[in-house]
Amino acid sequence: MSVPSAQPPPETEPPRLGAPSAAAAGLKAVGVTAALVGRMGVARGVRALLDVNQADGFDCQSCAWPSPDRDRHTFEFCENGAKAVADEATPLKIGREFFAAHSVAELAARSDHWLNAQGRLVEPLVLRPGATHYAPIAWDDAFQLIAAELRTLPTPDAAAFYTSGRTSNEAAFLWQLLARQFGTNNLPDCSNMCHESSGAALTESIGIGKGTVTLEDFDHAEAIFVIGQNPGTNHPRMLSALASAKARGATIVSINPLPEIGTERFKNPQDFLHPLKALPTLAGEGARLADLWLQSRIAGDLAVFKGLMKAMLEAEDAAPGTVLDHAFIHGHTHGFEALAADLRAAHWGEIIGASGVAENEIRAAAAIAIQSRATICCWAMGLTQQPEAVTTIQQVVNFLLLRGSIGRRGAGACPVRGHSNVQGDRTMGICERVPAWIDQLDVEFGFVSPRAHGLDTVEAIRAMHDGRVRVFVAMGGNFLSATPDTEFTAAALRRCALTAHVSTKLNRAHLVTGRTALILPCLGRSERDVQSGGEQLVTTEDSMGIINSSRGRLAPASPGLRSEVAIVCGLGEALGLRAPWREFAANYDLVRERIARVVPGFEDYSRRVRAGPFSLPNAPRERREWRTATKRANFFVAPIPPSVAGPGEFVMMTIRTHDQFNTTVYGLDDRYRGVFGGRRVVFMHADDIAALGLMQGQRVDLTNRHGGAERVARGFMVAPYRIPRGCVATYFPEANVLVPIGSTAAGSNTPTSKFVVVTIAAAGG
Ligand SMILES: Nc1nc2c(c(=O)[nH]1)N[C@H]1C(S)=C(S)[C@@H](COP(=O)(O)OP(=O)(O)OC[C@H]3O[C@@H](n4cnc5c(=O)[nH]c(N)nc54)[C@H](O)[C@@H]3O)O[C@H]1N2
Ligand SMILES: Nc1nc2c(c(=O)[nH]1)N[C@H]1C(S)=C(S)[C@@H](COP(=O)(O)OP(=O)(O)OC[C@H]3O[C@@H](n4cnc5c(=O)[nH]c(N)nc54)[C@H](O)[C@@H]3O)O[C@H]1N2
Ligand SMILES: [Mo]
Repeated sequence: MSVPSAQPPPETEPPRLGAPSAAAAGLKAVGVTAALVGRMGVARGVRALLDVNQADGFDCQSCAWPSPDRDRHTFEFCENGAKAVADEATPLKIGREFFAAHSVAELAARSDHWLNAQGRLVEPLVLRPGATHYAPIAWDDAFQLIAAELRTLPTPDAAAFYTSGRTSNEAAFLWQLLARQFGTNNLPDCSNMCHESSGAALTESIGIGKGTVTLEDFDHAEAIFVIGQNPGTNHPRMLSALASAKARGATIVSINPLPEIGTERFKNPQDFLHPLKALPTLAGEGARLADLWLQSRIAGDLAVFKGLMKAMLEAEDAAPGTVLDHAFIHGHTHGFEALAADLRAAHWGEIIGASGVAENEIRAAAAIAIQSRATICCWAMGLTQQPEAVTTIQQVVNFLLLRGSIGRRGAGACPVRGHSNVQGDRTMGICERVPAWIDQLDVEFGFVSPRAHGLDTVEAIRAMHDGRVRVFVAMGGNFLSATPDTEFTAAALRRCALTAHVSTKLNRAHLVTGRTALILPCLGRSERDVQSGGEQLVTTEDSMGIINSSRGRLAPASPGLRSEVAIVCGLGEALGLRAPWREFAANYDLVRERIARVVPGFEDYSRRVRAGPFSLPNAPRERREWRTATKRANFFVAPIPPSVAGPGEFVMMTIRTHDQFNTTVYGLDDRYRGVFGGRRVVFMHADDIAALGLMQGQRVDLTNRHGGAERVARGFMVAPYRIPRGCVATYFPEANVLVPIGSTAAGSNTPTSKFVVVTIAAAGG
């Protein structure tokens, strides 16, 4: 019997390289959206899209960018939101016949694109020890099976309960309750691979692990820095906020090794889609969004920000009292003198060398910051997935603090979250660390939760690998393909007694399994959720701390599906844990009542969220109150990290195409970057291609040797690109096999998915 493959198969057709499309969004996005409506079936498609991000509809499954409080467009979504909806609302289904016809090994030989395209999972499935095929299982039997495996464990800490960021607040709250009542804080989540570095940095700097801006601040910002983020693909609705800020006269700076087109030119698809607006002429080039693009090297950001702050300090010294916000620095911060001393001692030569950005460009960006009375810094994975992610983000905060740009209208820190409810899941206690409100949880449910730290994602993989964790249960996600070091993680999962996934769609994590495996199919957010207590709504928190209600309207893909809340309750009951699981599953208001009593900021939860979106408290934003060790906002000093790539080595980032949501591959094009029909490409500087004696279109193998192990990714096509020399880029998840489990960010343990040292050689050589 062949072992199911942990990696996608080679591509049969080579990707085609063409011209990147000229402008982000625009009419092409309208065409793509119209085609997707067709794929869902016209009536179902229109129904679904009309409900996206409406006050009485459902929260878009794609990103966590907020929707306006008022004046929502008829179409409050983007092309990629439409893809996410279409992917969930597909009329295709896979049930017992499909799984009887295809063995697990056969499925594992298919591409990720193919697996996802087969349709929705419709009934619970089990892969028994030694079996080659999944077979149906009744819901109650599935719960009993998990409970039985959990009960045989030597300690509750031999189980891990993973969460991906689509889970609603209600399901997340019950999920952490279940894990903690069972007796463990092993609650790894996707945040460990995502914005963990932001949370760690911001908590130390300003006393809250979240951002400090609202959407309204974009109406008042004078400068917006977009750092290590590709909003045109990953947060397309953010482009509207940037475009209107720019139209008002705000200046936009992009700091990125790549010329991401969304920050270069943008046409607002709302202008095309809005039924009342006439079609504009097609000739328009779209708005040029970034006024200045600093093309930094990978991980050059810490040096860029040192340079920016050094230039600001020099300007202040030349004209004292004109640049820094001294009242704010004296009244609210700690550590300014040490920072100033560090900046004065920093050498421009080192800054330029490490950042790859010319001094005059850094000075130009500093001039923009100096002129701005309200600056916002936005960032995403380009900063968080670096070895020095935490200290780098703290330099970004330093930069804001120097001019008092936190807790002021139009200004602040804006880590742009990924998954649509990843922030809410954390607020609900999905975290391997103990939440601040743990005592209230214990009182509310009459038990004593564990106080020792649990395992994060990387630690959970290691624990499975060496046999300390034997049961792995996932609330959503694709643990195998989203995590680093694919073959290491595969070995870890194969060593488990049981791996179980609550999922909407088939993915590779269902195919590389423990001795027994389960797939528990759940309702998607676009679907009606009717329980014995009537039709239910759930809630989510967006990237700016706003709580929205979400209610699907489509008929469920199958009567065999259960809601995530009902699934957690079914398992809680099978385990005999103490909570009114049946009542919770029947009426989610009862869950919200408990959340209101346990988690601060959720008073009167059910009534308030039905009345409209509401904001969670944010002390730095509202009152310039800093819940840090010093009770002030802290400046942090950090050295510029040394370059670790040796001769012949490259630093590789792993990024998303315009046609995927994390590991879910919708299609094979990345049209903004000019790649069509395939995903196994490596973007390289033309001079690096020539220096290695390679040619455009040639296939190469990439190798990483971190910690003495050899990791190889084969058959990537060379694509010349505007990327700094010494840096290369590949797509996630194909390149995850190269991301070493042992390379994580200091202070957040986030895998360094944007900093992987590789060598490159002709394929098969
Ligand atoms: N359509 C769609 N939307 C999504 C997702 C999706 O897959 N598809 N994923 C969601 C999730 S979970 C997340 S976390 C977000 C991700 O949103 P992004 O963070 O925008 O996603 P990435 O593709 O990882 O892009 C990272 C960006 O960082 C840049 N970068 C890489 N290394 C560096 C560096 O060292 N310094 C700087 N300054 N920049 C660097 C890259 O060039 C790229 O522009 O999007 C969310 N939204
Ligand atoms: N190399 C590299 N690796 C990375 C990254 C990177 O940039 N580079 N990014 C990291 C980041 S930022 C993140 S957030 C993680 C993402 O990690 P995950 O969140 O684990 O992965 P996803 O691909 O988002 O999960 C997709 C699966 O979720 C299931 N699903 C979809 N909707 C629902 C739902 O409503 N409920 C349930 N229960 N299941 C659902 C489907 O079965 C689908 O196959 O990946 C990380 N991995
Ligand atoms: Mo993410």
